[in-house]
Amino acid sequence: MRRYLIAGNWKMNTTRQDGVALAKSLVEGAAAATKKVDVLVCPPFPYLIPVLDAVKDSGIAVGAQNAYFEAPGAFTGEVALDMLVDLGCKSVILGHSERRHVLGETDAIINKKVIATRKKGLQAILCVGELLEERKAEKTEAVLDEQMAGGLKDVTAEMMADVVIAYEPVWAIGTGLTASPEQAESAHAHLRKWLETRYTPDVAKATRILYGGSVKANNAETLLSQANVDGALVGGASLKAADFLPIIEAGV
Ligand code: G2H
Repeated sequence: MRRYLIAGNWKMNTTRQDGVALAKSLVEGAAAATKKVDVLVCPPFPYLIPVLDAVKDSGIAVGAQNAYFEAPGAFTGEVALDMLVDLGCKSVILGHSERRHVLGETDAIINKKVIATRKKGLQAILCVGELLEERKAEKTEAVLDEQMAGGLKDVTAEMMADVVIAYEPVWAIGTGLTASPEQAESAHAHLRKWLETRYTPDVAKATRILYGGSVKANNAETLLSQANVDGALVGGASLKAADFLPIIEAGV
């Protein structure tokens, strides 16, 4: 009953020309698949408009990789959620590990962003995941619990209607290392249990939990076949249609 979501996180990559060409190839190649799975692409801010134009009237949605929680105003360098709504974006990735660990975002900041995003009616994709040393110290579940509690503080069950969780073990991001299907399933099952305890069994059942971290065409099917894996957040392999289309197909 949970529809797969296959999301491409382009990170700080592509040129305008390459991004538009990629989006057009996805429109062509994923036309049938979008009837069965949700497909989302998240280009860098400067390319949102041309990519939105390129996917217009297709089944592909466009999201941003971040947003600021304040209303438009004096916040140099930030992008307001109202601006994303204005453009026609549907979704925002929040709390990605690169924002947490490279740019210093805390759970408290991420939480404000989740709330502001849902209040504007956009889908919030909340990323959580442990560092390698935390996994080695068997702290994975404790870290996930803390990030979920922090990121979803004061987020109501109603707001959860369009919150997606992305489990991205930091040690598997862009490293070529992927969590084994069993490791992913175990973390996802834990996250779903957390949702059940914090919210209700219905919220837990309805919330999609994506896996992210070196998802490729050759591992997507096995990962997606796990009971609690409801899609993928794909970085490197979302930058070429030839790599991303088979991952979308794996969700069909
Ligand atoms: C994890 C993922 C996308 P990659 O960051 O969010 O990137 O697939 O390159 O590991």
